Amino acid sequence: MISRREVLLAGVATVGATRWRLGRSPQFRPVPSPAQLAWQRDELALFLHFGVNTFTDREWGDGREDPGIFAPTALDARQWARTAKAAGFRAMILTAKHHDGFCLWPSRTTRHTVASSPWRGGTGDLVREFTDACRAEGLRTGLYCSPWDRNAPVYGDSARYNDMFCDQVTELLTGYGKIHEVWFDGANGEGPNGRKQVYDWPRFFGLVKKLQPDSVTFSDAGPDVRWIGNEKGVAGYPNWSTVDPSAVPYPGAEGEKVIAMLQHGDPGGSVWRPGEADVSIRPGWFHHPAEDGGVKSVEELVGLYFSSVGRNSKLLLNVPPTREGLIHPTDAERLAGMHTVLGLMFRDNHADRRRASWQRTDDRTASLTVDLGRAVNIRILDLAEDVSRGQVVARYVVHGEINGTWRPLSSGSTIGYRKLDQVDARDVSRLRVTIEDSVDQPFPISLACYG
Ligand code: FUL
Repeated sequence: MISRREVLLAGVATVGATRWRLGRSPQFRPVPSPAQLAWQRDELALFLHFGVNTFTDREWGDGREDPGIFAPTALDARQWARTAKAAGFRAMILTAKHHDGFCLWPSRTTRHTVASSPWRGGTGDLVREFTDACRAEGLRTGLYCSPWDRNAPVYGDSARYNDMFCDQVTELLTGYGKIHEVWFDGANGEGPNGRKQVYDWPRFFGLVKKLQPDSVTFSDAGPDVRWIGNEKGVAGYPNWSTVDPSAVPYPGAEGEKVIAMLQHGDPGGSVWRPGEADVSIRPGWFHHPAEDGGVKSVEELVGLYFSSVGRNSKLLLNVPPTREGLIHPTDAERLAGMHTVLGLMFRDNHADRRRASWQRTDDRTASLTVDLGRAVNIRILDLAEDVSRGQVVARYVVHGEINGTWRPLSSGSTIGYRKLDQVDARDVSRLRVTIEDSVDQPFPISLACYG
């Protein structure tokens, strides 16, 4: 687990304790809810794509799969949870239903479920085993439930299917205790005979809020957490946690402007909706034996941490279980490797307990100086705003004092929850972060640095 030891700032508080502050635009500046804050602080979540596709060796099932093929031989959700936990992950999200419509729990809405499979003699409930395993390992729990359903006969008969989907969501959100994240994909394929299914998103979102008020709902259009706009685990830069909700009116909306909003957010946005960066450890989302040689390297995984968490996002890394129902040894080994490397990288914070001074220089600028007490080599600068107060920094530069001369080390636009800059600086005795612009009065930021 990466422990962020933040510099204690002897600075002056620059803004009052009001929950909302006026921004540069006439709107009120949003701040995260406690659930959004907890979601972001988790940093790492494991995504598990598992279902009939695991057995047909496909990525998208067509809904005509025989439930009889779902027959994991050694399924152990505790193995998933232990692997995740040991690698520093703090949450897991399971595909309770993918586009093929096969339910990993014995839903009362359809026979296309685990109850019609030979697994556990037809008495199994994978959502139960999954949520129990999360709790046993102290991980937060998330469920993916695909609205696109290629099995449901009523898909395309909009009102009837929306009722069925809400019944499924209700089962998932009332039968398994606390669910922390509900993950909605925007896919909206054709129904039987080319019928178009019109999803009732406000109803779906409202249902989640009603049944699990402390959860976050993920989709392109939030409402709590937004998709980051690609499936590569790479956040845009700048990356604001605020968005203009009208720019992404519903999940699955397309267009350059939509992707730009998902990637970058909006400094004047009226809603707090941080981005989640999803990516698979393998070429596909489901496990395919032929891809066992294509598992991302430890170096690539560490790179993903920097391009997501290190850019004010969160990493949702997909690690799909095999037909046995276990995380593949290669994947487990890479996760452990990632954890080891990150642990070493973030082991010694040279700025820990060092003298720091924060100064606001005018309404939109400020600086933070940290005396490192000795000359050190720095590879990573780790900047953070206290996002519980919002996100305001719009431009910054970091200088290091090297043998009596201040030299620029890195610069950027947004900081947010966390901004990681990789540098190669030697003999640095002091660091100074200059906030050159912000969208509201800046408040003290924190700085850590690692060799
Ligand atoms: C996509 C789906 O179509 C993929 O199969 C996968 O589930 C990914 C996370 O979301 O939109």
